[in-house]
Amino acid sequence: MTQSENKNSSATNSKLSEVEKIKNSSRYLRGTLKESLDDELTGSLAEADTQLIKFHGAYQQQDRELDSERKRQKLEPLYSFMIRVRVPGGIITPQQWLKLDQIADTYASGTLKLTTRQAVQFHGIFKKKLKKTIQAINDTLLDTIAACGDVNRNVMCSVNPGQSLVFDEVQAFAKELNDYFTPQTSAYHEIWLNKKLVAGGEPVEDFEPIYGKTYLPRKFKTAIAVPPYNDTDVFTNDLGFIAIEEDGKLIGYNVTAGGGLGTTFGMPETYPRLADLVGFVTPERALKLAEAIVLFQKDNGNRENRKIARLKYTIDRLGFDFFIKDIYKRAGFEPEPSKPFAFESTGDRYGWERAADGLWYLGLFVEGGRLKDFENLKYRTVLKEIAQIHTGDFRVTANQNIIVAKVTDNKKIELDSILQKYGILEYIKKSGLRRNSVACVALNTCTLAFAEAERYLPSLIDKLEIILAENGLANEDITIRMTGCPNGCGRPWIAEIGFIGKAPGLYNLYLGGGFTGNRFNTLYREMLNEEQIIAELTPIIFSYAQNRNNAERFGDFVVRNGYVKPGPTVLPDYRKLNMNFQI
Ligand code: SRM
Ligand code: SF4
Repeated sequence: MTQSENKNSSATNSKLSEVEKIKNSSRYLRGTLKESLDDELTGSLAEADTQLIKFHGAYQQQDRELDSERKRQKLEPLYSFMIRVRVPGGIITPQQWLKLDQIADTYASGTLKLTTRQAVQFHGIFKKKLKKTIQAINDTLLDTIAACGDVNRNVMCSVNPGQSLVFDEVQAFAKELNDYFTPQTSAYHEIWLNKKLVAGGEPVEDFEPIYGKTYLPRKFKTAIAVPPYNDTDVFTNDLGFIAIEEDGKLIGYNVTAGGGLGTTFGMPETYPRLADLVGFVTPERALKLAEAIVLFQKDNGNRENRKIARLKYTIDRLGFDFFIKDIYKRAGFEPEPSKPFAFESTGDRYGWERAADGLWYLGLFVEGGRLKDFENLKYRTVLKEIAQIHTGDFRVTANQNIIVAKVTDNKKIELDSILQKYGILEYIKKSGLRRNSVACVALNTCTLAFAEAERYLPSLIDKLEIILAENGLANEDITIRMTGCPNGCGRPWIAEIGFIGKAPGLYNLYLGGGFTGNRFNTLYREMLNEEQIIAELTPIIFSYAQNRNNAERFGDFVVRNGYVKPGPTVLPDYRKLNMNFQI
């Protein structure tokens, strides 16, 4: 046992959080999950297992709208589960897509939810169907382990290749990171895939070479961005990589650390934080530095208070200098100063685009990431028909959209006829505001939501679109994001217009985020209802149309005109070397 494993395994300290104790006694994530699944008297799991099942990729939820009625009838809440499918770099083959589409109907609530971390979620799965669903997902050669829990989650990677020639190489690195940090416990196979218990019957201790028995103190998120697109919002991740190209070749990555968004109302010790630039590494050294950062967090993160356990707090508590020295020591080398780079946007590109590899990419807007067949828009059907003939792949974006990727000239003709049949190309010509919108799931499934987000933002945008059109701004790209609570799942703090739900129908309004993902927005007004939101935004939109500088972004305009003070901005490499910095 290593020194740090020893330190973590002594989880008897009464100050340790409950979750630490659960992890420590779980025998590498087994707990009593099997017994909980077999218990037919309830639709829920034992308390401790509700924590452990997250590491296996599922969350116990309940239908919140039915809560009071079921209570009146003396019934337990209507429990069901959300399952998150891990999709490294967001890439899904057409065959996998067809199977996932089927799973949505066979086991779940008939929808697929594309998430803000390039994963796919199913909702409404009852306990008795959990095992079959996870098996069906694994049959597609995708999995759910480490999609949630205190581990490195689904690794994100830019999906808009544009004119970059290094795209495939960077995607391969995302997969390598994802696999390297996947937990090694055999509990997942044992519980869900009917693999025999290790050592022929008795569960013996597995070995987790990176994490040890108690895994990380908190979730850990990694993303890669390929400039000029910051479509993965790289600075909001615990660990980030910015691909650096020279003459069409990947020469390495600028590494970032310490980003994160989750906060809690009324707890000033929690805050969103943009990542710092740590330095430049060659591709050969990138994994080593990543491991050093993960191990730093494993050994130093707060295991008593989960509210302040993310890497961002560990760095701020111990100091950036301490962090830097520690990770250099672990990695065995000092990275070079960060290289110059420039981001253009955090959004996706829609419609057909021929990329540097000579193939076509089709960006499709999916409102709120929710894929289902609506009366006038048969989105699931369209993607199913495409998957049946598509020879490239699909890419889920970090903005909850989807790209049909690697399409040849001939295939494009076939796909175009499907798109025309269902009017999809017209649909993606939405207003600039809608095209750049993100909303978290919130109600009805999210147990932490104070207010609506995914189900409400589209109708708010309907109203804002009228005002934008009156001011000649219908096609202006403006980022707008809404979440139902301050956990930040839709990354609202980085939007030009951000909403965070405080209570049913009431939102805090934040303005002035950087269009390229380099600056947080600032609180403008609190507890607004819809009427007040419209009243506050109407004159600002009018003034933006009249007074903006040439091509000035909405977020920059509201800061320049003093509506809000500028929020925290990404800082240059800590060595503050003279760089051509343009984010
Ligand atoms: Fe999230 C918890 C949904 C991206 C910060 N998030 C949750 C849970 C699981 C609620 C819960 O714990 O019971 C939500 C499930 C809702 C549901 O019914 O599906 C949930 N988070 C989501 C998704 C599905 C939002 C979406 O609409 O796309 C995203 C899934 C990502 C994925 O595929 O892995 C999602 N969550 C994020 C992001 C954005 C990101 O990672 O880029 C953040 C902010 C970045 C960050 O982590 O700092 C985020 N989620 C949180 C937090 C706050 C963490 C913190 O540091 O305090 C929680 C609550 C927690 O962990 O205690 C949370
Ligand atoms: Fe739920 Fe809050 Fe995340 Fe929205 S931001 S999905 S309400 S935890």
